[in-house]
Amino acid sequence: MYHKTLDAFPEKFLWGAASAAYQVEGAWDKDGKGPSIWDDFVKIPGKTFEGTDGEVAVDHYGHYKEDVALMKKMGLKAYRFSVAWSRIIPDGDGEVNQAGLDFYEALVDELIENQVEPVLTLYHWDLPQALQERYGGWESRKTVAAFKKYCQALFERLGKKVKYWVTMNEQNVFISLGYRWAAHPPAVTDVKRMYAASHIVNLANAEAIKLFRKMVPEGLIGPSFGYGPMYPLTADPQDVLAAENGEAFNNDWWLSVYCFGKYPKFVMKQLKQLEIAPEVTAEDAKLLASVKPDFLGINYYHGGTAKTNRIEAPIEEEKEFSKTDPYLMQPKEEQAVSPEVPMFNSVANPYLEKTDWGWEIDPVGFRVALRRIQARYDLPIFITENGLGAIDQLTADKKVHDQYRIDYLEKHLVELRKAITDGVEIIGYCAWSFTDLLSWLNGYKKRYGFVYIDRDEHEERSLERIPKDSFYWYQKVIQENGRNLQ
Ligand code: BGP
Repeated sequence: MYHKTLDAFPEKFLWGAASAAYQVEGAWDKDGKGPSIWDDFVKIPGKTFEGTDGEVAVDHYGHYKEDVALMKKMGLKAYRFSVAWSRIIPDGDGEVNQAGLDFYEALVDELIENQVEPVLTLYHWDLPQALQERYGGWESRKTVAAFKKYCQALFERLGKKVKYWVTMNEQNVFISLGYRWAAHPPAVTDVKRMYAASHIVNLANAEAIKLFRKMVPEGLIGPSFGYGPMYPLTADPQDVLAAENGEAFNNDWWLSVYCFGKYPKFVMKQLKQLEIAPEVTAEDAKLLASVKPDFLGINYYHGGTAKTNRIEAPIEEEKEFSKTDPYLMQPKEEQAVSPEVPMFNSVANPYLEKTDWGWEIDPVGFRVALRRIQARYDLPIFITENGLGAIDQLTADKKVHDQYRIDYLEKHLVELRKAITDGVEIIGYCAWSFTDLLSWLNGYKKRYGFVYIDRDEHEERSLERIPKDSFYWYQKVIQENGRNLQ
């Protein structure tokens, strides 16, 4: 579509920023919090960059008032944060810990008082360790019941104050990294178990939405999915087919369940043939079909490019896979032969530049993604993450000149505005992230925030909050409601 002029951003557009509990809070065992699977996983040597963990993180737990004051200064309209399940129910499915609920209620109150809309994520990867040990985590249906209980405690306490709720953050990422690549907990490499666990998470997602309808009738709820559009490398129909396979496995497999309440035909048939399909009972199918989200949360960083498929045409010159970033890892030998991996050869896109961590930078792909999602699933979209991970330098006079981040965000927001003009329905946009925070696997070297935090991998230092240039840039974008983004 081409437009002579671009539509304005909607009047009540939620200009936001995001975070996740484990990455910002610290206070890992304060006020009755139980350990999560991340508290244990980071202790395995070699799993995280220089052994970093979230025990202190950027101590948002102790600094939340200061952080919200900065949000107010910026004029932020929405703040997306996640709740640590093991603060609310320390052992996963036992007693509810009132002190945990008190913390999030205080945070929500502080946000509301400062005119920042809270957007609450129920699950951003930090499963209570007790559930992993007792039931095998997401491989057990007992974890679904535990999740329901946890959701109930939050809906009860915060259902009247929080309008926007996110169920699962990037199920596609935590399931793939946790069960295929062993790069996230529980560090498994088994695709059959991966699909089985994913099915359990789908059930938990559905149960949470079902309960939400009863308990929070005025609220809006949906999952956040890490979407990356797949491109064919060329117009060779084999490449086009490979890209279709990529879309089917990487995206539609997950999104169809959320949006249509059932697994898509092609992938399910293939998985059955390969004997790695999850077991779906008649009751499961009924549950999945009985719920629909109000919106789709979309986290957008980059897409992928496909060439033929590995089974019929293995190629040598594959995309340069990173050795340290599991999001870009090359399948190990035994995993490469795992039958559903090789449906498409992943290659680098020759038109795109990359970040310092090898992620392709593709603002137009953002518009492509939004168009595809709207066309296929026809739900309002909430951008729940988008941002640039980079190495920032603090100058002697305490400034961070992150023009590269401003450029990145600006280009993506222009494409977002074009997508809105095309007709995509967008509720809001949360940049990742508000403050600097712990990158799950990349420590504090890879920074995303509008606000610099004085700490690194080795030292906590002062934890001082220092607005970067991008902070003032975003402040102006919000003031102008994006008028000058074109
Ligand atoms: C998303 C996660 C976020 C955040 C972001 C950046 O997948 O939902 O929690 O981590 O990616 O990731 P990274 O820090 O690895 O660059």
